[in-house]
Amino acid sequence: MFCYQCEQTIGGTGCTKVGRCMKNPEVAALEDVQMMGVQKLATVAKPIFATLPQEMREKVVWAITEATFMTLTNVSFDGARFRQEIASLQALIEELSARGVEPAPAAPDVAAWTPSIDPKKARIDLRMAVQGKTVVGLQELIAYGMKGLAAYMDHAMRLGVHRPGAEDFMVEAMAFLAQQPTDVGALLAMALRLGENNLATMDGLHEANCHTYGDPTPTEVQWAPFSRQEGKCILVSGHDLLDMYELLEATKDTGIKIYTHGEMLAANGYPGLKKYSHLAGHYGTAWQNQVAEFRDFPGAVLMTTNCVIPRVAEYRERIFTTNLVGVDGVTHITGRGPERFAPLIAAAQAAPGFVGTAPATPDTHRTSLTVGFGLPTVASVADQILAAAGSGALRRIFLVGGCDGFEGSRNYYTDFAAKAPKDTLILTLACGKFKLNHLEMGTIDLGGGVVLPRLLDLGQCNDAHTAVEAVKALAAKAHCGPNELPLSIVLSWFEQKAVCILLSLLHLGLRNIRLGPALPAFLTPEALAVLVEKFNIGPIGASAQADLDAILGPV
Ligand code: FS2
Ligand code: SF4
Repeated sequence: MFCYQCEQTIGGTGCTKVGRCMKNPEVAALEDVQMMGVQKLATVAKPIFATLPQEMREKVVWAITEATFMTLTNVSFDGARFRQEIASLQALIEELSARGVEPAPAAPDVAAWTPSIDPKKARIDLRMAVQGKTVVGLQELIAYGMKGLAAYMDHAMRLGVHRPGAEDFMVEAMAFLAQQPTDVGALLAMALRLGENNLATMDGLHEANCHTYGDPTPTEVQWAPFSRQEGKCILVSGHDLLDMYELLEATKDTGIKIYTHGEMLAANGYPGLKKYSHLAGHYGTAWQNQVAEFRDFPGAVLMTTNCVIPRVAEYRERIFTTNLVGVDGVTHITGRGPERFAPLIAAAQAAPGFVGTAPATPDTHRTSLTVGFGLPTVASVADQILAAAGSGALRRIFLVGGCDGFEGSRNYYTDFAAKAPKDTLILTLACGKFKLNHLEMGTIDLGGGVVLPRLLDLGQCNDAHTAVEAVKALAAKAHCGPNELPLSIVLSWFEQKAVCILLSLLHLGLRNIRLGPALPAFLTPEALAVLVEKFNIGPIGASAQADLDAILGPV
């Protein structure tokens, strides 16, 4: 196997024997074959896509989207479901090929793809040997960004919202990758178009979430187990708000309390979800701590999306997957609607639930968290933010967000927030917030009677859309470009959604973004140089204080 798509890749170069994520060589090979099948499907679909009936277009987009999302880090470890997916891709390729239209041009190995292809032929490292690391690095930047885009598209489409331009782009970009293009300029242009289409897709998802569940509003959330309700319980992790809604419906008369985990924390801010009184709070922290946290949780667990860790031996009978998530030997809940959750509810009823006295709150936690700083809330104080920036009451806004992960070097983000001066504001999002949200950050007085918490949690990783819209609104009001705002972006990355969000920020022309804890292994020095030259993107420094000093300059 060879895989270097995520930040934790072994040795900072590639997982070759087994994934640090626990992906085994068989699943790695199936993922490679599947992604090459997606490219083959795109080459067959592209020449006729505009002329296909709507139903067939949707079938192609769903197939590309779901097959791609399945291969994102920490989504599926289930070889049998990859085989089914590959067979479905083959059936769709044959159905489209029967129309007798010449496919779009493709590299010989993609054009010759069949489900029984030798997985070695689909491996990245073999392409690197032939095409060179720079070109393959940029191809992979697009391929991994497409995985993130597929995740957001899947969430939006599940809620019935489509962005046709972005869906057309999905087919076009996969067909582009199928050619294994070598022109650096064309690769960079496609990467930035990916960022643009990802923004459109996140906009669709934002619309879907807010139309369906209302605009998030600031909400104080009880943080279990230090603050919790007695009784039977279910923990919901991942990003999918539709699953959360349907589970709340399914459990409303059962007495079972529902808790959020990881990225699902944001669900507590949506009016259409927090109206359920049995949504009892948040339990635990970010994805990488799930093995101990799920083990200790006294109820059943539902994984709706990434990030799942397949080390489930201590709680296999009470963890369930749904949608594209898969772990070999774990019960997978299929279908749609509240009825599908009967086995999960039965497992929660069989577990002890919360009983007795809550544990003491450690220094690294609090008893509650505040979430739900959505776009209307942030936009409503744009005038005061700009006035405070003008008067010097607000020195700088930091966007400190992204993924969390195992590495100790991620404590940089805790240090950064803790050491940021009191006249700064920090916007955060995605699971990287768990590096900051236990800190007592206090408030900032912007004047005009507006006092804000210094740490504003915008939501999940897809709520990068809120951050982007806030930046655009501030720049428009200030009659300046986004790079002229008193704003610095300090990102943590782990998986491929962060790649497409980074490309969206670059598409907007944002410069000087700091990225950590390590730069992507797939971006060779030569490929990185292209991004440095155009956007001055760079790594975080060894010390948060030194980076703060460099950003803020002398007082
Ligand atoms: Fe965190 Fe994992 Fe959100 Fe990423 S829960 S690293 O996939 O999508 O962010
Ligand atoms: Fe390694 Fe990450 Fe690939 Fe898993 S997803 S095999 S940890 S590079």
